[in-house]
Amino acid sequence: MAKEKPNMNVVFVGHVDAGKSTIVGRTMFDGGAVTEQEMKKLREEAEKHGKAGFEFAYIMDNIKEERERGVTIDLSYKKLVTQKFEITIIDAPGHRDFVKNMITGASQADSAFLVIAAPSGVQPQTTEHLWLLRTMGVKNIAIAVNKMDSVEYSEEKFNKVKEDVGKLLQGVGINPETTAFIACSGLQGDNVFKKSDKMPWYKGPTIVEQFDVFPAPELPTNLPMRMPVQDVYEITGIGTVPVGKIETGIMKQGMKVKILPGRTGTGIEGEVKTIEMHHEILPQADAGDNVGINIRGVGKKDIARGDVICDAVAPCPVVEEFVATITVINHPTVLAKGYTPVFHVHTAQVPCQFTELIAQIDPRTGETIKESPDFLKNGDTAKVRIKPAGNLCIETQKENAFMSRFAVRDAGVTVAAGMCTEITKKK
Ligand SMILES: Nc1nc2c(ncn2[C@@H]2O[C@H](COP(=O)(O)OP(=O)(O)OP(=O)(O)O)[C@@H](O)[C@H]2O)c(=O)[nH]1
Ligand SMILES: [Mg+2]
Repeated sequence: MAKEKPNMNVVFVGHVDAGKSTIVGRTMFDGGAVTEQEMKKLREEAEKHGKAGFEFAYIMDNIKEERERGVTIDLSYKKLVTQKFEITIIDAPGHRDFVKNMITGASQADSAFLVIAAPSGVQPQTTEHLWLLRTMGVKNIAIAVNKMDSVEYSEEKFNKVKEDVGKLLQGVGINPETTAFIACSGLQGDNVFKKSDKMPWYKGPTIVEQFDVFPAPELPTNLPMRMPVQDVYEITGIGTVPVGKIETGIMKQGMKVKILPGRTGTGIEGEVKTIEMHHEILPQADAGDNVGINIRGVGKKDIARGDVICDAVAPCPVVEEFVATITVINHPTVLAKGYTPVFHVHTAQVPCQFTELIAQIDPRTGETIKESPDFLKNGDTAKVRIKPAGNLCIETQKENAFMSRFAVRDAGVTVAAGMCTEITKKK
C-alpha cells in the first residue's frame, strides 16, 4: 500500500512552563481533534486541582501526577495531518528532572519547536534543550515565542527574545536569519492553528503553517535496518510488541532480524511477523516510521528498552570501547579520566567510563588545541576514549550517524553530548 504523505516527527521542547503542552493541546482543539464537551471537562478538572489555565496542557498531560502538579513528566504523542505531512507531534517535558525523557523525544524527531515564554525569555533548559537537539541531530528548529498575550502582544518584547535566542543559535552553529521565530499564544490561540489579529506587525507563519515549512525528512532508507526499542508491551492476542522508531533502513514482514545486545549481549534472532503503524498492519515500514512489531521467536524476556532490532544480515556492533567527540555542557566542576556517568545512546542508558582524554579540539576547525588534557571544563570539545560498563550498541558517525549520537547524564543534569567516531567491537 502506498503511503499518501511522508511522515515527520516534530518535538516540542523548552524550559518548564514555557507552554509546550498548551500549544500542542491548542493545536488539537482548534484542529477539531478535541470537542467542546471534552474541553469543558478538562477545564473543570484543571480548576478542581487549582490549575486553571492548564486545560489545554491536560490534552497532552494524561498521568494523574502530571495533572495534579501541572507539569509534563513523560513524552506524549499526537497525530496531525497537514497539507504536506503526516505529523507525529511529540510533547516533551521541560522540567530538569525529566530531561532523559526529553532526550528520548529529541532522538525520535526530524524537526523541533523550541518554545520560549515571552515574559521570561531565555531560561536554563532553553539552552540545554537547544544543545541536545543539535547533538541528537535535529537539524530543523523553529522558535515559538509563546505567551505573547502576557506581554501585550508587544513587538518590542518579541524582538528582544529574538535577539537573545539568536545569540544562542549562533553558538550552536545555526543561522538565526534563516530560522523561523513565531509570535504566539497557546492559551489564547494566537498564531497556533489560527492567524492572530492582535499582532498585525507579525508576518511569519503560524505554528501549524510552520510544520509545512520544515523540509521533508531525508530518509536514510539505504542504511542497514535499525530500530532502537523504546518500549515493550504485552498485548493479548498478539504477544510481545516492541515499539520504537525505525532510525535507518527498511523493515519488511518476514525479515530475519537480530536483537542486540539482547539479554545475553550476543543477540537473539527472530523473524518479523507483523508491522503495525497508526493501527494499520503494513507489509513494510521505512526509516522515520514509528511502529509496533511482533517478532516470531522473541518473547517479553528477550527484549527491552535500549535493545536495537537489526537486519540479521547487517547487525550493529556491540562495543568493547569507543572513541567520541564530545562537548561538555554542564559539569559541576571538571570532567577527568575515570569519570563514569550514564550515557544515553538512542534508547539505551548505560554507565560508561571516560578511560582517556585524547585531545581537546577546536569544534569549528577540528584542530587539536591540547594533547592529553588533564581535565575538561564546560564549553570544551574533546576527543575521548570511552568504555561501557555493560553491553552497548553504538556505531560510528561514518557508518551510521543516526546510531552514533549520545548524551551524558549525571545527577539529573546533562553533562555532555557527543558522537562516536571509532569503535572496538566486543569479542
Ligand atoms: N498567559 C499565557 N499562559 C500560558 C500560555 N501557554 C501556556 N500558559 C500557561 O503556562 C503554564 C504552563 O503551561 P504548560 O503548557 O503546561 O507548559 P509546558 O511547557 O508544557 O510545561 P512542562 O511540560 O511542564 O515543561 C500554564 O499555567 C498555562 O496556562 C500562553 O500562551 N499565555
Ligand atoms: Mg508540558
